[in-house]
Amino acid sequence: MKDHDKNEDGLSRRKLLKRGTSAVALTGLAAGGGTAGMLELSQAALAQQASRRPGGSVEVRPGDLDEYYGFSSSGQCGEIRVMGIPSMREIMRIPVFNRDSATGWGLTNESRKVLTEGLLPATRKFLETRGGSFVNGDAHHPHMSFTDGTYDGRYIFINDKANCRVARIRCDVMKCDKIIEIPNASDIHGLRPQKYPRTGYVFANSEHIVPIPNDGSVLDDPKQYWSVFTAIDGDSMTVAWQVLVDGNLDNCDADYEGKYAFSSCYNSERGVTLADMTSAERDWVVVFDIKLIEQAIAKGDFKTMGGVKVVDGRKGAPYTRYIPVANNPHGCNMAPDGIHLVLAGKLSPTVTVIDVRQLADVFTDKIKPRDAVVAEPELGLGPLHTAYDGKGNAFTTLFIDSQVVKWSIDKAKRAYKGEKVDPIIEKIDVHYQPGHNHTSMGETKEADGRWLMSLNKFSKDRFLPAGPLHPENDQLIDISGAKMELVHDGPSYAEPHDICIVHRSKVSPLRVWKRDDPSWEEARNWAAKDGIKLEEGANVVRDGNKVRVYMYSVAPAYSLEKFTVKQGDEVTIFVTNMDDVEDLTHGFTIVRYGVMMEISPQQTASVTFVADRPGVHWYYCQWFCHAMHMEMAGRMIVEPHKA
Ligand code: CUK
Ligand code: CUA
Ligand code: CA
Repeated sequence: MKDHDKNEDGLSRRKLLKRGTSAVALTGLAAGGGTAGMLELSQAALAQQASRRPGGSVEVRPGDLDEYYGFSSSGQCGEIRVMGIPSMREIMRIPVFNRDSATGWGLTNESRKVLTEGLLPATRKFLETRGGSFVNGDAHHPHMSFTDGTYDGRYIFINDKANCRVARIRCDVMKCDKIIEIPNASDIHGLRPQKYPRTGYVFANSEHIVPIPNDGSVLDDPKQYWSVFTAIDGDSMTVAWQVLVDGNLDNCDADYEGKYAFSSCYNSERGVTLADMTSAERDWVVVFDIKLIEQAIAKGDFKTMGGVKVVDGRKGAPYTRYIPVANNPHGCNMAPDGIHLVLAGKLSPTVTVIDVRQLADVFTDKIKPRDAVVAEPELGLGPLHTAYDGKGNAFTTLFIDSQVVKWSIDKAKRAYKGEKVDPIIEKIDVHYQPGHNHTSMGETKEADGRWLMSLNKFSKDRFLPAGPLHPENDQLIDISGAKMELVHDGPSYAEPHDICIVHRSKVSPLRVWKRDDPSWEEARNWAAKDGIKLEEGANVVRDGNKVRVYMYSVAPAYSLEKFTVKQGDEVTIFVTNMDDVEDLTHGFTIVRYGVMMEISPQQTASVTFVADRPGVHWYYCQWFCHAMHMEMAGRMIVEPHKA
C-alpha cells in the first residue's frame, strides 16, 4: 500500500468515526455479527437437547449449549475458569489473583484498583518496591452467592491461600470487582458463603497458626500461635468479625438455616511439624454460633486486632463448640437435606456425620459435642471431600484408593446404631488421586443428582506426555442412573482444587457492558473534570507533566490516529469501545511499552504509564475485530527531552 492510499484510508476512517455508530453498519466483516439471545432456550428445546444424549452420553453437539456452568478454581494460576458442563469445554477465564496479558488484568487502572485498594496498609508498604500488588495467587474455593439456600447468580467468591485474600466476581460481566486482604490470618484456605437467608456473610478460614499480631514480637514460640475464622460482609466486601480459635482451620461450610458455620481442624495439636500435627487420635470440627457471635460483638465482648473485631472463641467460649471427628479431617460438606454435615478424615478411613439439629442442645450443654455425631462409616483410604445428589446419597473422594465412593447417609446412620447394613452403594475408579468432587447444584437445596466431577490431582498416563509437569485430570461422572458412569477425561492446567456446578438458569450475563458501569467510575470522573465525554473523546489534555488521552473506538479505528506527548510525561489513556455489537471486543496495545488492555463492547478501560522512551510507538488493536483489524492502529509520538 502506497503512502497516499494510507492517507485516503485514514481520511475516510475519520469520516466514518464522525458518523459515530453508523459505522457499525459497515462492519459486516466484524468478528461479532449476531446479537441473538441464544441462551434463552425454551425448556422444550432443552429437553430435546437432553434427549440427544442417549444413555446419558455427554455429547453436546456443535452449536448446542451446555446445561450447566462450572466455575472452576485454577489453584496456583490464581484465576477462575468458566466451563460448560457436560461438554467440559472451557468457555472463559476470569483473571483474579494473577496477571493476564489478554485482558490487561494487572495493567489497567481499573484492575489495579481492584488488586490494590483492599490491601492492608503494611502490605501496601511491603509491595511499594514490588510493583504495588501481588503477582501470584493460589485460588482454591470458588462458590456462588446464595439466596434462600440456592445459587442466586450475583457473585462468585474465591480465596487466595497464598496472600490471604478473598475476591468477588460479578456474574453479570464475569469480572472480579473486589479483592480484600484478611488481617490476622496466615493464609486463607476454606471459604463458603452463607446459604440462608442470603449471602450475607462469606466465611473464610485461616489455615496455619501464627502469632497475632505477626510483627516479630513473637517468634519461635508455637504456644502463642493462633488461627482465626473470618466472616466477611459479601455486600460491602469488608471484614464483619473474626473469631479466635484453638487449633488450625482447614475447610468450612454453612448450614441451611443461617445459624451455624463449621470449620474442620486437622491441627488440634497446634503443632508446627508433621509429627506434631498427626499425634492426636482425633481432631475436631469447630462450630460457630452466628447469632451468639453477633450478640458478643453488639455487647462489646471483642478485642480489636489488626483493625477488626475479634471474638475469643477458643475452647470453653460460649460462641463455639469443638466436636471430635475422624483424624486430621479435611472436607467439610453440608448435605442439601439441611441436616447432615460430613467431615472427611484424611488419616482415618472414615467420615464423621453430624446432625446439625442437635447443635442447639450442644450449645446449651444439654448433650456432649460428640453426641451430635450420628454416623461414622468406614469408606476407604484417604477420604477428602463429599458431594451429594439430593436423593440421600453422598459421594466421597478417596485420595489414596483413587476412587469415588457412593454411600447412603441413612444406611450409615443405621449402621452406626448397630444395624447390620452396608452404607456403601458403589465405588468407581478415578484417575488418579482425587481431591475435591462436586455434583451439579450439589451444594444447594436444589441438588439435582445429574453430574459429578472428580478433580484428580494426578493424570499420569491419561494424556499425551507433555514433559515432567503433568496436567490434572477433571473427570465427569454421570450419576443420574443406578450405576455411576465415567464419561469424560479433562486435562486442566495447575491446579483446580474445586468447582461449583451451577444450572444455567441461575446466571444471566450481559452481552455488552452498560455505559454506566461502576468499573470505570474514575475514568468518568476524570473525563468530567476535563469537560470531555468518554463516548466522544478524541482529546489530549495536558495537566503539568500529566497527560490524559481520550479516545473511543469504532471498528476498525480509534478516534485518534495519533497523539503527541513529551518524554517523561505520565500518560493516562482512556479508550471507550463504542461498538455495541455482541462479541466485538477491541484491544489497545502500545509496542515496547508493556501496555495492553481489553475493551469489550461499550466498555471503557484505561492505563497509566510514564512515557520515558522517546520516538514513534504504534498502538494497535490486539483483539481480532474486523477485516481491517490489522489497520486498527495509531501512533504515540514521544518527543525527546531537549538537551
Ligand atoms: S482443599 Cu484442595 S483438595 Cu484447598 Cu479444598 Cu481439598
Ligand atoms: Cu479492533 Cu481489532
Ligand atoms: Ca491432627
